[in-house]
Amino acid sequence: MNIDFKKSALLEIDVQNDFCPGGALAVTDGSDVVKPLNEIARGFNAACAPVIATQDWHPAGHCSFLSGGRTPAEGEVLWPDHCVQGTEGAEFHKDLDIKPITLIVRKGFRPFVDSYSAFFENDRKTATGLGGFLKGLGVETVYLGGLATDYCVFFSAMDAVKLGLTVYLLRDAVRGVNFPEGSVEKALTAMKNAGVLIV
Ligand code: VGL
Ligand code: ZN
Repeated sequence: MNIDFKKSALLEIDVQNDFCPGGALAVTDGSDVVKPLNEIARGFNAACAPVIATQDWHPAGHCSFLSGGRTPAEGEVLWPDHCVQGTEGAEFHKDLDIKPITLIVRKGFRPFVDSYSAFFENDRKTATGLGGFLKGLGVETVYLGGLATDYCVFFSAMDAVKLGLTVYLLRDAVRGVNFPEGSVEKALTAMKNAGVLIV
């Protein structure tokens, strides 16, 4: 692949312990994204291109937690407590190479709004600032990997398209929750239809 490093960024989505085997919201084979992401991140770093990692970063008692006993809104999914600020589960996977990372974006820290996307929270209005950051760097193309294919990667990819970025999904560097059953296939199809280039 011919990457224009002057106009590209790598996004490493939520490669955190809680989304990896043994974690609170473990994605099957979630830790398999680490190796390909490290390799790609080192390549971006060597080319002086930005590598951005996101962290799901919830306060205790976050509105997305099942433990709150709230009835989910139509289409909303509640989760086991995960990625609580400052806990081991919220840390990056121990083998994720943090040296090439040039920016860490934390999201989901507002108690009453969840945030799947790296760009906008689930109210679809509150920005994380990442869109402006990339614009400021003159980034036109993003390469995306991480967890989970059908949630945070999916919403990040769709928002990146909406922001006018060219989006490549690194198929070997993503893994999904697949809840409800079939949601990974559905997400891949929707991304493809939106113009995400799956490579
Ligand atoms: C995620 C569910 C809840 C994700 C985050 O990173 O895909 N999924 N919070
Ligand atoms: Zn979360």
